[in-house]
Amino acid sequence: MLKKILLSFFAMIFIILFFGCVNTPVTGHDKEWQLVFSDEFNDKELNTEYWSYQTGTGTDAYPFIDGWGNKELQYYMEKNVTIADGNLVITAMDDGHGSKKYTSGRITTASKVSIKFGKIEARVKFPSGKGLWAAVWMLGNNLPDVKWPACGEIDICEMVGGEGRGDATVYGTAHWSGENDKYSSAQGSLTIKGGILADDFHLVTFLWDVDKMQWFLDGDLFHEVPINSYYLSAFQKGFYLLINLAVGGTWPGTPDDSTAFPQSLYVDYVKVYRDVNLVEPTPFPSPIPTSTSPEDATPAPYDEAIKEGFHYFDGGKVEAWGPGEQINFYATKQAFEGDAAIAIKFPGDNWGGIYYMLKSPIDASRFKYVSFMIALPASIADLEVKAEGPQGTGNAVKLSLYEPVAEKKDYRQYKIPLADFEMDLKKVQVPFELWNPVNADGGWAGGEVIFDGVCYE
Ligand SMILES: [Ca+2]
Ligand SMILES: [Ca+2]
Repeated sequence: MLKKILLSFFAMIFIILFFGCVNTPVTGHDKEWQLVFSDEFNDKELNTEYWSYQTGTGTDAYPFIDGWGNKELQYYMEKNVTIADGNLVITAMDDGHGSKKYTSGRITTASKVSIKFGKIEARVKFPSGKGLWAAVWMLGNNLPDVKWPACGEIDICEMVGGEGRGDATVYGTAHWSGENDKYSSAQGSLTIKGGILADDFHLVTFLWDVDKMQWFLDGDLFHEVPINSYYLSAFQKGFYLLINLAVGGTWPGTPDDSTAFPQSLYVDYVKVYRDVNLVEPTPFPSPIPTSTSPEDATPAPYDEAIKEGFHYFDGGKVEAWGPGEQINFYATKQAFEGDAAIAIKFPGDNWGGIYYMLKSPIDASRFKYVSFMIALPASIADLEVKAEGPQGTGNAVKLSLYEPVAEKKDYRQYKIPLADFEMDLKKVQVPFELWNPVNADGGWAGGEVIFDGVCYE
């Protein structure tokens, strides 16, 4: 009861502090929450509409590697994941499989349940013992594209077992790629008073607001990370859930004689709520200077590749982005229409792309297709075409999935249904993008790509 009164009190302070501050919602538990996803684990089996098993050693789960990037010692198997008495039960055993001394389980909602902002609750009973590493956590949906840690990682709760603090401490951590692509993380922890975590179920709560993330154990706040800056933009997009019980690895170390097997992680439920009044934040402008035309071609290359007479994208800009070698783009006279088109030179050693960024989102719901002309060098077999609503919502499609509707000189014309980008057509922020050229073997490919006549139809 006291806690409730205190919470309301703090909520009032926040209201006073932020009153008059546009776009800064009041933070706290006292929001209008709507349940958007829950699994009570009351069925006989794992619900594979929500979850997938991740099995093996990590070698077959791109972009992971053997030991899942942490030198973990277990082989993940479906048999180690069960549902019993209304709980998800993930059991680590010392029965061994393949090259690994231990077996355990790992499940994920990747490609099935995506979460962005809100409140996540899980009722969890942890295992105990040196070398046990249990986690309810999340990875950014774009992991395969941008890799870790650029995709962002949110560890809602983790425990690394062992006598003393180990069996009694919960950690909450965020990992991301910060300024100059530097690996960054922020961790908090809470050690329970008396007993160990394995004695009973605990409620873990993760509050994910547009400006900060907060971690709670049994209602007590123990970690907070502000995310209102460009370098934490990884946390302004969709994530998927993971639940696993690892054995060994760089953080927990190897089990020893004191470790008793089997050990289980129990999850009574996972619930995800949406803040009904949440206002989607606008993307933070990049403080990084992007590649531009070598001689600042006049007129600016922006308009050169837009279909003549098409003014819907007016006032935007074109940018190129990628790691490593600078990606240059420039106006070229090899135009399909008008005086010039845009040429972009991909270095071929990494991911990267070019995109239009509009000043503010436009309502493009009257259009059905994006139409463009493109000339690809022989070195490039395929690339991705993309368009986005605010906050990076949108899907990339492979150009090779579409037949050209016309060919002229070196150009091929494509018309891709806007529906294929799965974005909110009422709020289009990035109307056209070309990314990640690959060669016939699927490796990064370089070369000069020319495009022109971009419009929506
Ligand atoms: Ca349950
Ligand atoms: Ca042109």
